[in-house]
Amino acid sequence: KQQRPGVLLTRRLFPEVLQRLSAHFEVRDNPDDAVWTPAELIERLQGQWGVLATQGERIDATVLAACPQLRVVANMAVGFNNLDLEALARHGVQASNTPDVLTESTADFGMALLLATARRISEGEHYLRAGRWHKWSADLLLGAEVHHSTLGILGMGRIGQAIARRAAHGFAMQVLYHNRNPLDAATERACAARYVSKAELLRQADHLLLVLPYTSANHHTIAAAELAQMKPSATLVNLARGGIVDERALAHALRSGQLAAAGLDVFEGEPQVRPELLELPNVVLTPHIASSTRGTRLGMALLAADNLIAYHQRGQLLTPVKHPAA
Ligand code: 8YV
Repeated sequence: KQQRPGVLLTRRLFPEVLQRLSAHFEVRDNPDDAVWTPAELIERLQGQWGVLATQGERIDATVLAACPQLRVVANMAVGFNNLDLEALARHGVQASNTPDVLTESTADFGMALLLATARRISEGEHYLRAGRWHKWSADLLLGAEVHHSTLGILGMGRIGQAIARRAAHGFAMQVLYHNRNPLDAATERACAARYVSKAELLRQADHLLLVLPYTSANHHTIAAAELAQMKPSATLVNLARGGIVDERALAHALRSGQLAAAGLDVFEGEPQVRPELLELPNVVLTPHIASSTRGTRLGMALLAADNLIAYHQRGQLLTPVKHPAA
């Protein structure tokens, strides 16, 4: 009997995922959810045909050179900045991501983070829990208006569009966006959004939401110069990747009053968070959980598993990664 290919799961996943994969592969998993160093990842990948990875694991030229038997990487994330696509192509290793299954719950979270940030929900809760709430005051924790305000969306992919629909139809917001390419007219109409330049987006937005894929070209695309163009009353929400924002410049802008507030689900050095951010009251910080509902995380893991199965059975991935430049 021919030996079944080996698949490594880099994180602890759901029993359904193990079950599905075990029907096709020799599965090695990570039941303790241990965080592996790059060397430990390479060691565990020895002899494996496939890997179900997350954006926390960098799969680069070093890993690929050290794991010549690896043929496929199923990334359990829609983002794939952890993958070196050139190196994968050179080594003939295929890669998939998990689009669509996380769009709606991530968009829900985007609205939640925007609302929490603009309306100072975390700050209010800390104030109350700290026993500082002694009386009602007319000017207690005044927030920024969300309804009928202007939402700027940087990166108008599936998640951006899902947020635009919520914002326009649920909150009567005016939605502006900037993207590499404008949407077609019908899609634009469906999410009631208008294309503007990046400079205009920065200038006009009462709330700026970042939902663009992270590439080497947009590292720190929001830095001091961009923050300086925003309204001092504006809110910034980052759902994408920490590296898109220069966090030092952001912390400075938040401290100096150049920007009113920020909601961050992603960080440059996560899970490490810059101490300056932790000390600021006007930031809502969450631990990269925008896609974290049971249904969505299970859907992501099963889609990653199904990509491995499809590639094994038919030589074709279900959702291959698309090069951002394509
Ligand atoms: C994941 C994400 O939780 O899909 C993405 O790109 O950032 C999140 O949904 C995370 O990347 C785990 O791989």
